[in-house]
Formats: sequence, C-alpha cells, structure tokens
Amino acid sequence: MITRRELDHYRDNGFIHPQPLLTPAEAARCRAACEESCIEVERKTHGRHPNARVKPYLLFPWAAELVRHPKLLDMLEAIIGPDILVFHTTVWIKEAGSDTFVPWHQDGTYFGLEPCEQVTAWVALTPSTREMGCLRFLPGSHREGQVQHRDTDDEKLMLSRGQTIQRRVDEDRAVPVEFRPGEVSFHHTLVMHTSGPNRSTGRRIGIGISYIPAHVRHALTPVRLSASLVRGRNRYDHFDLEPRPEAGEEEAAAAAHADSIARFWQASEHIPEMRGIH
Ligand SMILES: O=C(O)CCC(=O)C(=O)O
Repeated sequence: MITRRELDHYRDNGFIHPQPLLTPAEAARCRAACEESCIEVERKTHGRHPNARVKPYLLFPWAAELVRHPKLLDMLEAIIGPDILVFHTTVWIKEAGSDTFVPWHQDGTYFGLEPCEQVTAWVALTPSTREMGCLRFLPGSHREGQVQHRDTDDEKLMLSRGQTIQRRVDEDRAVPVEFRPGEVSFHHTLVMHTSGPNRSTGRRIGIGISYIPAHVRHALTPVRLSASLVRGRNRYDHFDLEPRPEAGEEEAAAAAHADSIARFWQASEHIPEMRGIH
C-alpha cells in the first residue's frame, strides 16, 4: 500500500517512486501479450492495424485487466479517491539501441482536463534503467502550473505532436527513476518529465495509464470524450463510458477503440490555445 510518507512525497514532488505491482511471472506474461498485440500485429499488418499502442485496454483483454488491477487501483485510490476512470493509455516501447526519446513535457498539456488531478501510473514490463532511457522527473515542478509547450517535428520525439516545454529545464535537478519489471510509479499531470534514448541491448516497455477521479471533466473543447469506469461510481457523467473488450467480440472492440481515439485526437487537435497558458 501507499504510505503517508509516499503521499507526502507525491504532494511535494509530484511523483511516487516505483512500487511492486506484478510478480516477475505476471510481468513476463503481460510483456508477452503486449508484444504480441502491440508489436507483432502492427508488423504482420504492415502498419494498417489501428494504433494498438494507444488505449490498448479497449482492444485487448490483458490490457483491460491491467488497468483494473486491484492492487494498482488500491494505490491510486489513496491518491485520487474512490471513483476512478481511465482517461487514456500509451504503450511506450523503446527498441534496443534506438535514438527515440521523450522530450520534457507535462502530461496534461493537451488533455484539456479540469481540475488538474489526472495521475499517470507507469507500469514497467521490462527493466527500465538509465541506460535504457528511464523516466526522469523534475521534483516539485507540478506546483508551477501548466507551462508553455511548443510542437516540434523531430522524428526522434515520441510524443504525438513532439510537444516540448519551451523554457530551459534545469537538467541537474532531474531525478532518474529506474524500474524492475512489474513495478509501477505514479506521477502528477503537471510534473515535468522526460526520458532519453535506449542505449542498451534490450527492448524497454512501459505502459502509461492516465487515471482521473470522476469529477474531472474535459473542459477545453466541445468534443465529448470517452473513458472507462474502473472503480466506484460515475456520478458526474462527464464522459461516455467505454465498453470492456470481450474475447470473441474483436470487431465490437475495434469499433469502440476507433471511436474513442478519433474523439481523443479531434479534441487534442483543437487545443492550440493551451500553448498560451502559463
Ligand atoms: O515511457 C517513457 O519513456 C515516457 C512516458 C511518459 O512520458 C508518460 O507516461 O507520461
């Protein structure tokens, strides 16, 4: 369980260090399922498959189970309370020796959520060391509020719009966070973070699951977004609720996934005004 000390650390620094979640055997099973669904399917269909690395919990039972993991939700409940929705999820794969990296950013920049209470749970399915390009956080930066980002078109950047924080970030203050497979960390929607290229000989995989308490709403565009209720009650009706994928119902799952990510991209494209917020 998350201790009082860790909650204080989250309040002051904007993140909680990795906690044990999956056993090594569970992490290995989850990794195999993730590689099969998010890498092999893309390879076999020559990229024609819808982007399975975004919101995979709408497509694949293994991911639907992971985002509802009771131990993960218990830890999260200590941070955001009992009514919990999954708002978004990204599978972050850095191949061995790849140059791609994640620039300094705040997760909430193009989500348009209010209040700023979204939390990202980052679940490691492989080791994530400094050499592999682990997460690095700027402690306390969530207290600065939303800072200005700019879009860039560097192909090595792993964010959808290459969005990166405009001002200089003090790299010396960054805290690298290394993971063993099966561990989970938590970070605040406004904490500044980055991760470097994978210089190792092994693939690095982590899943960033964005959770929100049910009272949070998407306030910046008229697009009605969808989300999945994973614990408690949806008293506020701020989102259309997404279905859980069932074995044998792949077509229905693919349709729900396509609908959800189309709305998500539509909304994020309509958020240029976020760039003006400081
Ligand atoms: O996996 C990474 O290296 C970056 C992940 C990230 O930026 C996030 O989950 O918010």
